[in-house]
Amino acid sequence: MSKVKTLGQFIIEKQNDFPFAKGELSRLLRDIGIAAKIVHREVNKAGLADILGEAGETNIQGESVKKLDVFANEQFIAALSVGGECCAIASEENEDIILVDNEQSKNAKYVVAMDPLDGSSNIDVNVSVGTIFSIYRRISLSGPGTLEDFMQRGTEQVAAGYIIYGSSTMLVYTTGKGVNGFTLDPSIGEFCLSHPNMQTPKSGKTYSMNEGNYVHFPDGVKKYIKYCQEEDKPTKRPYSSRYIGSAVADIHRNLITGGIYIYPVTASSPSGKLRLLYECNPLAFIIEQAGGKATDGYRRIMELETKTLHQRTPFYAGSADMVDTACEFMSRFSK
Ligand code: AHM
Ligand code: MG
Repeated sequence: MSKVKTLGQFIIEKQNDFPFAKGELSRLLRDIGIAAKIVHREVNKAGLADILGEAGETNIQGESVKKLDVFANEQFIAALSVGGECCAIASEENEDIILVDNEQSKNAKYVVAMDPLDGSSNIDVNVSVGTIFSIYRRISLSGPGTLEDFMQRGTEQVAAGYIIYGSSTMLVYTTGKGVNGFTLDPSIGEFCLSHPNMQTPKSGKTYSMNEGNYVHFPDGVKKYIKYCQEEDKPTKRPYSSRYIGSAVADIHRNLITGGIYIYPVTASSPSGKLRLLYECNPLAFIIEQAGGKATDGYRRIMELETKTLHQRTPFYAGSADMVDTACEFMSRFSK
């Protein structure tokens, strides 16, 4: 007997933790897993663009070649629409929500917010990218979902996760009972449980932010960066600076080894760059479930009010002690 546990087996097993569960959330997670595998396949041949055709061209099979973020968006929308468990989708790629209005979805209870391909500029240079998703129970009663269904605080998420398309492809998710990570075994086409019950260290040695924006950072962040660079043996400083430019990849690394990710307000992004609904809330849910913290520099991310679909927020997330220290700097120097 193989000891490998697939994502599908794990989801069914966990469904029994919820006594009245009818399997809808499990099926939704399964649908996301399917889309992830299709995107994985496409991301992995991105370097063959010269052979297979650049985005915007027609490839040798006569099919039009799409940009990968557009492709990923379409795959996730298709999987969620035919799956029957989702009544509306919000995506970074679409200005308005996408209503799922078909026979299968007429009793669907959930809405999904997603960033289908986060860090997409990394694609052209063979560096990790990701998908982020967040699942809410609908507020509206029936029919296709509504905008109000998405205007919920992060604390109301029923599940959230990310897929990292890196040196291997992993799916990491939480339903509020810890965090589990699955690595895609391409030889059998299955996500296999590889990182059960992920916990992030209370502190780490890595800080991740775009220091090129230094002059535009708030004083609290400038002072915190200097603190990270100071020599101090007990706190293992100086820390290392690591920034991939794909939040999924930076947060995934920091989740495993300990560290902090910061995208503060800057002159060009006065509200921060990252999006609350489909980037910060789901990543915050995972980080908290793994024992870390996520704030906007002052307040817990998951308690912020969601007012618009594409709302931005500053984001300070990672190992609990490091986030606490960064927030202390913000309170002292950037009131
Ligand atoms: P995107 O969703 O348009 O890809 O933007 C989000 C990304 C994050 O993944 C990443 O950490 C950040 O933007 C990088 O931004 P910058 O190039 O300003 O550092
Ligand atoms: Mg993004």
